[in-house]
Order: sequence, then structure tokens, then C-alpha cells
Amino acid sequence: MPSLKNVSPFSKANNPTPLRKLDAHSLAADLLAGKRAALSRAITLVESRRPADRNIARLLLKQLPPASAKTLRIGITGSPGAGKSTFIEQLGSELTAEGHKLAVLAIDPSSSRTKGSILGDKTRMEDLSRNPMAFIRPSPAREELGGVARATREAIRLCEAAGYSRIIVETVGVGQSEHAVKQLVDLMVLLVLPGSGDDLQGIKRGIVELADLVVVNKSDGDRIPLARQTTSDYNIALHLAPARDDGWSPRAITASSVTEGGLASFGESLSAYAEAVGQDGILKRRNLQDLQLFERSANNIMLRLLHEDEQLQKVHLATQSAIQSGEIDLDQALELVRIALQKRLSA
Ligand SMILES: Nc1nc2c(ncn2[C@@H]2O[C@H](COP(=O)(O)OP(=O)(O)OP(=O)(O)O)[C@@H](O)[C@H]2O)c(=O)[nH]1
Ligand SMILES: [Mg+2]
Repeated sequence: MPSLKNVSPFSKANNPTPLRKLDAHSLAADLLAGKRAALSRAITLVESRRPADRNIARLLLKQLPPASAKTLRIGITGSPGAGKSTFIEQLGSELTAEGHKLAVLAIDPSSSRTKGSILGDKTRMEDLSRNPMAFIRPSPAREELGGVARATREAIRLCEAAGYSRIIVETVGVGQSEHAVKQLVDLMVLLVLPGSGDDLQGIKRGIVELADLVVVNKSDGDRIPLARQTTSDYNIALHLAPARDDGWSPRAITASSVTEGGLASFGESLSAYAEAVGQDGILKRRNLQDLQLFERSANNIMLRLLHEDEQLQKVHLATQSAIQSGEIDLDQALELVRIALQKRLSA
């Protein structure tokens, strides 16, 4: 599969009949009719950073109906080998059997380095990739998480507009990407392995901040007793966390993707979560996420504009060298920048 990074869905290389602006309307119509090819194409479009593509993407996004809390966005993270792909494959077959259309958006922070792992995932989710009720889309990692967040957020909206009622956003929990994903989903699931509770003291805080649900995975065969112990360790840690105001208390459960009924507790937890938080709660969480994303993006826009301003640039450079040569101290330098900024804004 070619890298999607710099490919425009409207460039000749990727698409023999380049689209024009007006075609955003027909793309939207095909998308709303649930056509998979249109969904793929639309996601490629929102992933593109080319200004021309961004304009068409905006036009497309404007035509989508408002997001509904009837969908559920589930983030799934865990260390390499925690069993994410197998879990999603199994969960996917259960959700689609219940009548849900399922979209899996896999963010792969390792893809830019290893290239192979996306392909690995595709083959591991073999049944799901052949299931007409499921749509799997690997997304390339970006250097900056803001880019991942925006593109994935838009991809989620596109999937929902195309009729997908369950959205899974998968990411390998090896760094920051899981925190970016948490900002995009209604429920964040952390897969861990039996025995991983041993060093819980050190990682407790991170887990409590990240996970709405901890799944002690691969709880089968002779790992069952250890898995139970690990689950209870996590539950003790999670219960020490301050109460939340959305009606949900994060919990730990066991699961196995290879035994009959191995995901039963997970299914029950999904229902319990939906009931506890409710559609209002989900919408509230999404609005808060939008607000946080807005704050970050707005700050970036403002900073970029200020950095591009010639006069401010001059002051910035001058104060930099004045600090370095010891001419002025930090306080004076910051004061100079503040005055320059105020002058610029009132000009
Ligand atoms: N016994 C058992 N093995 C499992 C289970 N789930 C996954 N495995 C095995 O664990 C290995 C890793 O599973 P994957 O689903 O590929 O794990 P992953 O988290 O997607 O791994 P990466 O994509 O490398 O991050 C595979 O050999 C699976 O067959 C389970 O519930 N029980
Ligand atoms: Mg995987």
C-alpha cells in the first residue's frame, strides 16, 4: 500500500479522473449513501495537508449532518502484542452480528519506521477486512499529534455520516498517540496482559488518567488465575482515583479473544458505560473535546501569525541576542516582547 502522506485524492497519480470543487457535492452524496469507495476517498482527502484539498475537505465536511450520540467511538490502545488486533477482530464480528456497521481507524505510530506493521494488522484482521459490515482504515502516523488528531477526528465524522454506528480508533500505546486518541473517543480502552499489575505503583497515574476501561486480555488457559489477580490489582488502583462527574467509574475486567464468550464482560461494560453516561454525557464529552482541540489549534494559529509578523520578529531576535549577551535580564526581555505585542495589536 502506498504511503498516504503526501498523496492527494485529487492528484492524477492516485485518481485517474481528478475531482474538482463541485465534486465535493457528489462525494458527499455517495458518502451519505454509504458507498465504501467514497468513504475511502473522503478520508484520504481529510488526511491531505495540501491547501487545495483542505478547501474541498471543508466543503465536504460542511455537508455532513450533525454528529449523533447514537454512535459510539471506542479507543483501543495497548503495548505491542497486547492482543489489540485479535480483540478488534473478535469484537468486530460480534458488533456486526448485532447489526452494527463498524469502522476501524488504526493509527500506527510505528508505521513510518517499520512500514510493515500496517500490513501485519490488515492480515491479522482478516475476517473483519472481508466483512461487508466493516471498514478498516490504517492511517499513517504524523510527526505532530495535532495532525493526527484533526485528520482522525474528521475521519470519524465521515464514517458516522456513512452509517457506521461503532467506530474503533486503534493505536499502539507506546507514547503520546494514546493520549491524542483519548481526546477523540467516547470511551478509552486499555488492553494489558495478565501479570502487568506488578509494577502498577509507577504507572498507576497514567492509567487512571487514560483509561475508562482496563481490559486484562488473554485471560484464558492457565493464565486465568493470574489474570484475575491482575484485574483486582487494577481495580484497586482505579478505585483510588477521584470520582468523576460523568457517572462512570473506570473499572478493570478480564477478556479473551480466543475463547467462547471471552468478550462477554466487555460487552456488558460497554452497555453499562452507555447507560451510566447517557447520550447527553457523550455529547458533553465530545463538546469538551472539541473545545480542547479548538484551544490548542487556536493557540497554534495565533502563535504562527505572531511569528510571521516582521516587526515582532525583529523584536524577538533583538531580545534573544540581548539576553544571550547579558545586556538585559529575562524579566526585561519578556517585558519588551509584551510591549511590542501590545503596540502591534493596537496598531
Ligand atoms: N491466548 C491468547 N492469545 C491471544 C489473544 N489475543 C491475541 N493473542 C495472540 O497474541 C499475539 C499478539 O496479538 P495481536 O492481536 O497481534 O496483538 P496486537 O496488540 O495487535 O499487536 P501489535 O499490532 O504488534 O501491537 C498473537 O499471536 C495472537 O494470536 C487471546 O485473547 N488469548
Ligand atoms: Mg496489531
